[in-house]
Amino acid sequence: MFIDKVKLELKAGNGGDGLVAFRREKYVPLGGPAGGDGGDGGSVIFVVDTNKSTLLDLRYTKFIRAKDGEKGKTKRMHGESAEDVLVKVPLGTIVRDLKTNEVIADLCDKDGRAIICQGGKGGLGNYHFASGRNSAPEYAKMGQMGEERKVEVELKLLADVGLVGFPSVGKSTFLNMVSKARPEIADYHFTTLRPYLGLVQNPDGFSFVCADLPGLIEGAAQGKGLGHEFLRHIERCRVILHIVDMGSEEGRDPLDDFKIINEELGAYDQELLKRPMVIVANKMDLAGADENLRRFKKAHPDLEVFETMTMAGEGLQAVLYRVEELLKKTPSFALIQKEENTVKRYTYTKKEDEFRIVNEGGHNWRVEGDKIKRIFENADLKSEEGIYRFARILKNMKVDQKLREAGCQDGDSVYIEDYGFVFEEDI
Ligand SMILES: Nc1nc2c(ncn2[C@@H]2O[C@H](COP(=O)(O)OP(=O)(O)OP(=O)(O)O)[C@@H](O)[C@H]2O)c(=O)[nH]1
Ligand SMILES: [Mg+2]
Repeated sequence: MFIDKVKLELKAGNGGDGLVAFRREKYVPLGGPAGGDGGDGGSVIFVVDTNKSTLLDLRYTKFIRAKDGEKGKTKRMHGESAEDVLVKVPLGTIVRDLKTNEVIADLCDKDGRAIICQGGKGGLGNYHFASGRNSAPEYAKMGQMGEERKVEVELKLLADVGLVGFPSVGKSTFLNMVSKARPEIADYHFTTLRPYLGLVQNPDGFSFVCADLPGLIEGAAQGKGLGHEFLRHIERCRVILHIVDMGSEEGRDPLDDFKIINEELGAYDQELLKRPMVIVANKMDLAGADENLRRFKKAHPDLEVFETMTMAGEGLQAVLYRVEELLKKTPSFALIQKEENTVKRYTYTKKEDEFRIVNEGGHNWRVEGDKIKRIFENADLKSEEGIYRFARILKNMKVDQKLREAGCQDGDSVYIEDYGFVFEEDI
């Protein structure tokens, strides 16, 4: 079975803590603060590798972790930053956050790269905090936590052209003939179980990617056969190549086949019917094919039909030139489809909500929000100086004022994450 969806747990490295240290030099009785900064944690970055066409490599991977940054060192030396972990994925990979269902990366160009989990920044060493008031700060910043998330990685095939039609009409034979792709060919239904991509090059040098897709049957859009799972791969194809068994090898009427497939495409997504379509009348070598074609043309006088014998490689070049013409005048589609339009793109510069105050009742209050959380994670609440500093930041952010406005009184408990303190005017 074609594996084009995998779930992964990712964790970027934490930043190394800044160091509290003092210079100790010969003949210098009191050295200044000299604790170095922590190194940055490694990020987990997805990179497009055009040599890959499946997510198979990730199939047995559950966790991907980047290493933590090193702690700061003495003599103001930086701890070493950890290396980023690069995860190679095929072009057309989409990464979705499982918790929010947000699409956080849509790797749709060949140089695509996306930081999926940002490594934590290293904390500052104590030498940064020396001031006139305190020339020997016993305080350094802790490294930030690296991001972690559970994601679903999905590959949407990026084909310019998609081959559609009933099973056994000759789709795989077509791709075998026109490209180096070698999907299996056989006379039973659903020979092709997963999409195959082939690069087609016309004699004039124009090239495009053609996808051989599993056969569709009536009811595919409701999940019958294998069609449903793969209909979504057609979403991104700019041109549809619709192959009809004009020889009626299996006894079905090609006119019905054509109608049913179009209905299935429309049932899946009306937009698909607006795509340019090239109609291929295949198996023209079989008895009865000419008569069927005559009826077909009569029923669809306005449609252009290409006659082929894919097995013998006949009539294919004309089809490929027609595809080229259509591709040249059909723009690429947006990669994120309309049902995902409401989805926000993930950016690291997105505005953080500063904070919210929640009255938990019984004189207990909670302050929460992205920014508060980040400041909290960065604070060193083990030292008095760190606590003082933290309180000052909250005050600058007007957290005190907002608490009071919300009704918080002296002596009430205020919680930030798992840290609680007593509310008092001007601590
Ligand atoms: N007579 C005749 N048979 C053909 C022609 N093209 C393909 N076939 C035969 O049709 C059968 C099915 O071909 P495939 O290419 O596997 O068909 P498919 O559409 O990929 O089928 P699925 O993968 O099952 O959806 C094979 O036995 C082919 O040899 C043709 O032009 N003439
Ligand atoms: Mg096939």
